[in-house]
Amino acid sequence: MFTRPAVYFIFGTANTGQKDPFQLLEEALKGGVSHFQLREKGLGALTGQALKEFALQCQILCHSYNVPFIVNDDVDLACDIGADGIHIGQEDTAASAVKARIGDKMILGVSVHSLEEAERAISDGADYLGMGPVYGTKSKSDAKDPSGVAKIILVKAGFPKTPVIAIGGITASNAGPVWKAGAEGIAVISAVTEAENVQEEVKRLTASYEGEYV
Ligand code: TZP
Ligand code: MG
Repeated sequence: MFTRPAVYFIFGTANTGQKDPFQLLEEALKGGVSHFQLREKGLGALTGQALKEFALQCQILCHSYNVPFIVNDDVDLACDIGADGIHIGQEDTAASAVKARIGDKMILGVSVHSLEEAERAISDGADYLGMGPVYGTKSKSDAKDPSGVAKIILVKAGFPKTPVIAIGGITASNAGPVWKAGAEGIAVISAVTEAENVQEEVKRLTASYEGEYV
């Protein structure tokens, strides 16, 4: 489900700027992203039926590349459209409640920032952990301070079997320490949404695991 090196792409319409979101997503899929998460947030975010239609179109596109489609926060939307997964943070619906609702039908991802949060998320049924921000990010207004890779090392030592997807300011040139820390994957917004050549950038992110482009 999270074979190293996973390159987990995230966006919402607030992140895609002048670019057409479907074109951007398709370029990222062609470049080889392993997962996609729709994170529709902020001023002007789509809601209701418009969000559902947008999400369904993204999901169809992802499925045509055999890539799992994951919804951020919105459990109702994820269940409604039959998404492959749901990702929640510590401030969202409790992981145990989400797990009780989705059972084993969907992937459950939980953002954690400590060994204690990791332990709870795993016992609540998380299939993978999101950890960050590793580096400074401009894509999340309420992001915590960057924590580097120390906590990833700690969590991987405690829970080696649970995949960790690192996030926050990750690019092809700074991903090296994240892979060395033992993360199964890197989650990125701006590295891909702001790339001049999206396909090439995704390839570079994937290759950062082998150090080819670093
Ligand atoms: N959670 C922690 S950092 C972040 C999220 C959603 C934003 C990551 O975006 P970028 O542009 O890859 O730094
Ligand atoms: Mg959230």
